[in-house]
Amino acid sequence: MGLLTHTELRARFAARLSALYGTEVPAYTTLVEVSQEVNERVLAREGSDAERLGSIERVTAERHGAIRVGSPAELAQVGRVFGALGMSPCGFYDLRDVQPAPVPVVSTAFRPLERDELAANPFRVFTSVLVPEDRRFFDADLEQRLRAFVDARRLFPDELLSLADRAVAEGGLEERDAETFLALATGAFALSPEPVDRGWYDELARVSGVAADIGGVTSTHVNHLTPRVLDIDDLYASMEARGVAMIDRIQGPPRWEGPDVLLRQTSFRALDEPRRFRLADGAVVEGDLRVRFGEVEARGIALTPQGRELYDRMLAEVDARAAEGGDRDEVARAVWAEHLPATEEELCLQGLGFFTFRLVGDATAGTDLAELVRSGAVVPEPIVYEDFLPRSAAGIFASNLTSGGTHDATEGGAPRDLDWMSDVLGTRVAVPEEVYAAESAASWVEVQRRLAS
Ligand code: OOG
Ligand code: NI
Repeated sequence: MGLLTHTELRARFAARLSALYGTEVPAYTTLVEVSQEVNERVLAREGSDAERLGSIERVTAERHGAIRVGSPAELAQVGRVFGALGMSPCGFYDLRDVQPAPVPVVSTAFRPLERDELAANPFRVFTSVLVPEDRRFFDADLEQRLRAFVDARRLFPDELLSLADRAVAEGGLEERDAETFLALATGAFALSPEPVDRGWYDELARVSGVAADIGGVTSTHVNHLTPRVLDIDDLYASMEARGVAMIDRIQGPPRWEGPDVLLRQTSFRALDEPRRFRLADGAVVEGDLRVRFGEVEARGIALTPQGRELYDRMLAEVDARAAEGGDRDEVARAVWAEHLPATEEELCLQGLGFFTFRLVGDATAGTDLAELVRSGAVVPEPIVYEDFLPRSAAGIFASNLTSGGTHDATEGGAPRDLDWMSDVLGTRVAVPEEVYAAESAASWVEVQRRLAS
């Protein structure tokens, strides 16, 4: 019998996790239904234009999840499980000093890197690891107890990890092993019925709700799952119309007339979920926790480092102007219109967005990219942004935490960077802009080759 490839394993895992999350968080199922309705509306309205940033099949199946783990050792295990699904770490996000609310974690996203793999199934998981060593959040005593607690638990069974390693070594798994692997992998991210130690959880929650969610329990769980929509404003309004309370706003760029860039996200508020608690006297009681939610996103064009710098400057300007009063979204639209080119072609020619190139005319237009594009001989096609935004991530974290926590910016943070994370994972964490740049460059080389022949 043939092997199930990493790609097939990833598609099956994404579907299973989605089914599991739907049983655990029913509002997520509503979100998926509404997302599909929105996508069908956009398709009916815009035709094939709607699919410029991803086929409707891809977008319909598309999800990202988020998980949070407690230590480098746990992160390395996550890397092995996702490695079996053809997902590589990409991007380093330090959320410890990001506004609106710092969170004591650093993160990466596991995702397929190649375009055809993304097209086959783009499932990705935003993965955060706690930094108990960071003195801005934890004192030495709490750090020590937190590390001991995390070191004593096992998130992933040995059989899961050894099947993951085998899948990586052999390029996939036989059907029976695949079934075991997928059941164990999905199970590892299910909400555990194990009682939560109330005193310990609350002590951590006073420092950070995320620290409690990670280090206050003996298991991990998927924290949200995010479908992709082609019109997030429609989605937001449609969810509210169904009576689902959404967070205050859509994070990221505003809606405007020009090209959509990067990523816009919003979510419904975390819901109370019944959990069991163990009290100091040993009694087990019913209670609830509010940590899991449903998020939705719309993806736009990937920005070059120059484009990203402009984006960050625009955000700062929006902050400054909005602070003086006025509707934030209106301010943002005005700032966007002032600074960002209104067409994809200009975004490309000003070096602000990443594009691939398609030769449509004959080869007489010269070899200069701008000339070729302006003459219509070469058509730039946008590369979709496949990654995350630290500030939106911090916004998503913040809007779904019950408690704000405490943070002392005068204390020292433990150094963490992309190299640190690469060491932990035993593989180089990819830099998103390098991945896009390589794809763009390869396509430009191909156009030049065809022009020369
Ligand atoms: C991760 C939040 C970040 C996103 O889409 O930016 C994230 C978390 O809540 O654990 O998923
Ligand atoms: Ni998310």
